[in-house]
Amino acid sequence: MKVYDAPGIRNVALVGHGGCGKTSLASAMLFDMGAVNRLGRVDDGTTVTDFDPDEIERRISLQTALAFGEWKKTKINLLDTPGYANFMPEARSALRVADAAIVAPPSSARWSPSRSASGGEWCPS
Ligand SMILES: Nc1nc2c(ncn2[C@@H]2O[C@H](COP(=O)(O)OP(=O)(O)OP(=O)(O)O)[C@@H](O)[C@H]2O)c(=O)[nH]1
Ligand SMILES: [Mg+2]
Repeated sequence: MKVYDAPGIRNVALVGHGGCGKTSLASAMLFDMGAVNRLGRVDDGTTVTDFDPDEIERRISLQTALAFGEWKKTKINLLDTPGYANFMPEARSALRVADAAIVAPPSSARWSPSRSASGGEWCPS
């Protein structure tokens, strides 16, 4: 496995309300980074970060899950946190170790990956 020095690593937590799309965003980012070769979907139980059988059955995240990929020579460690209030300590723990957080918008505002001429971007759809 490739070894990265500290400046080449970013720990990024995905936080937001329950069901707002954090796991789907993580899935799309991993796909965009080339860490996986197919786009996993929560509804199909095929995401990287919702892997527990209970998570797959309920289609919600129950714990913080770590997955990583490389973007512009930087290792991105994604911390996909659960959004439902019962699991708030999981999100708090992730934020303690994260360099940055992406706050996903409420589920009424959906996001989808799109590419601009300059590279990958995430845009509201
Ligand atoms: N069309 C569309 N559906 C989305 C999008 N993001 C999430 N969904 C759907 O919304 C539901 C919840 O998505 P998740 O990605 O599991 O949301 P989450 O924030 O990880 O949920 P918790 O971890 O349980 O808080 C699923 O049925 C997804 O298919 C999106 O950008 N577009
Ligand atoms: Mg989730």
